[in-house]
Amino acid sequence: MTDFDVQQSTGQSWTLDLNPAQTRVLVNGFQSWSEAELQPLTAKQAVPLMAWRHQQGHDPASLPSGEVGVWRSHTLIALICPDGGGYVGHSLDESRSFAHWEARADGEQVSVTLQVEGPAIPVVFTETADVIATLEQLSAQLGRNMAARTPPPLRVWCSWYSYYRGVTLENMLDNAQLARDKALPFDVFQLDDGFQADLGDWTLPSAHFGGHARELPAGLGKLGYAAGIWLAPFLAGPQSELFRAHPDWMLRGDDGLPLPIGHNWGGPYYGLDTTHPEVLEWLRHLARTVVGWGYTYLKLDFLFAGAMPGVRHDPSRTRAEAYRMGLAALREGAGDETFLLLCGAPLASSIGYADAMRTGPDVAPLWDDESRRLWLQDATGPSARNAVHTALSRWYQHAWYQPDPDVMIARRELSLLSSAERHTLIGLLDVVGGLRASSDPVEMLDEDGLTLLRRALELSKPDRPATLAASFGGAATHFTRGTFNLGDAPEGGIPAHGYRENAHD
Ligand code: 9PG
Repeated sequence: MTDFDVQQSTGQSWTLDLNPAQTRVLVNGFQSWSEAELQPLTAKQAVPLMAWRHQQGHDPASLPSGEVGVWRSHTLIALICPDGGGYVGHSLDESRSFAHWEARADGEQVSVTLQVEGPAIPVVFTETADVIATLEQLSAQLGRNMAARTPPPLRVWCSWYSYYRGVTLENMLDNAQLARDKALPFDVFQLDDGFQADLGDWTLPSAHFGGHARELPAGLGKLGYAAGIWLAPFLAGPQSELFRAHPDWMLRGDDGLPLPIGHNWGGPYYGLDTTHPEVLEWLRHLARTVVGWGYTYLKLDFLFAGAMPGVRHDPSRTRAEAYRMGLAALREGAGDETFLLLCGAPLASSIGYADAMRTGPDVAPLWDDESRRLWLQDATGPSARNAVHTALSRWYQHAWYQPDPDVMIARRELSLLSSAERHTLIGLLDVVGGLRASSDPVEMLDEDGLTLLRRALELSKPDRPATLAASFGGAATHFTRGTFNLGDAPEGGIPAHGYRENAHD
């Protein structure tokens, strides 16, 4: 590997002799659901028009620019010339600090700025003849510096994208039984949101669940599947017993009151202060409890809550440190053997604790939610297009954890996806080469659906882009195994929303 010039940095700027009109920029959003993309530098970076979407989709302390020719990115940034050369900036440690990058089209030049939030960190900013290779080398270096965990990928059935909050114990066991009958090669059956009484009240069942989450692992075990469960461990609902008992455990505003940090489940919710010793003990205990029920796979969601700006019990901690204190407590309680899939999580600051990471927004059984994406300037919402767009543009993150680009949707019932769009999801899973997941009710799959699902569950090694100097739809789309067209019109002989696999030798 090339030796890079590593600087200890608290912030810096550079002016580059690059023609903005011929330059593309690769950016990485703050957390799982924030956009990652590959765009002409002279295009406009979208920022959601509705302020309440800033907390849940982005880092509210360093938003996308919303300006033409100005691109903000987290941890790393790359500028790509037509010949595939250019510049790469990369932070090499995010355990205590966040690195916020900005590239700006500045007349005939390009300026790049780095802001480090927290103590000085090692950073590389380098010119290169091969942006893809340099970015992969530096990402791998960050992974090594932060002791990345990259266990073998798992094949997971997850309840969310069919049953949503209405999931029951019976739905889980029925699907596992059918999957066993059809010999579907899943490793884990994962119960998602809906089993619990409230956010924070994880050990109390919801009224509709028809049992208790601790009853599920034994039933799954008999069918030969490991048990997984969803938690949003840093959240507390305003009506929850947790919130009522411990208002002093919440992240606070300047007024000293608990700070609402997002809006979902029909109202606002609060976040735990992960610098508070009692909160850390509660998190350890929570993880230990669900592992004690027999769960070996935890999907830990809405984790950005641990890194929100606010007033903390220990004000000397940076946001990155506070976040990692919460993760450390969860990992300690869960034990080293438990598989942790992180979601809605600040990306690089999770390295070393995460086994796997959601690297894009939610898939949905429809291609695009245009009104939200175009009119509200928010591409962090659930859609196949948003998931593919962002997860492809984070291909290099397999050096940080197992990437999880979210589920395949093979069913035709309760889905608006076309055959071409379903194949694009298969292409995404193959190219990213990480976790495999499905949420389809097994009874909805006919022979074609089962064949498609089996293909989606075939594990593969991560692919690499063939070039970043071209893009069909504003993402990394040109890979060595095939090319995606995320646009709404045919391009390069590929149908709209399609994927063309390269011919094998
Ligand atoms: C359960 C779901 C599923 C899903 C997760 C997550 O930005 N948002 O408002 C937003 C809300 C929900 C969401 C993603 C983003 O879904 O990604 O797999 O577990 O929670 O509630």
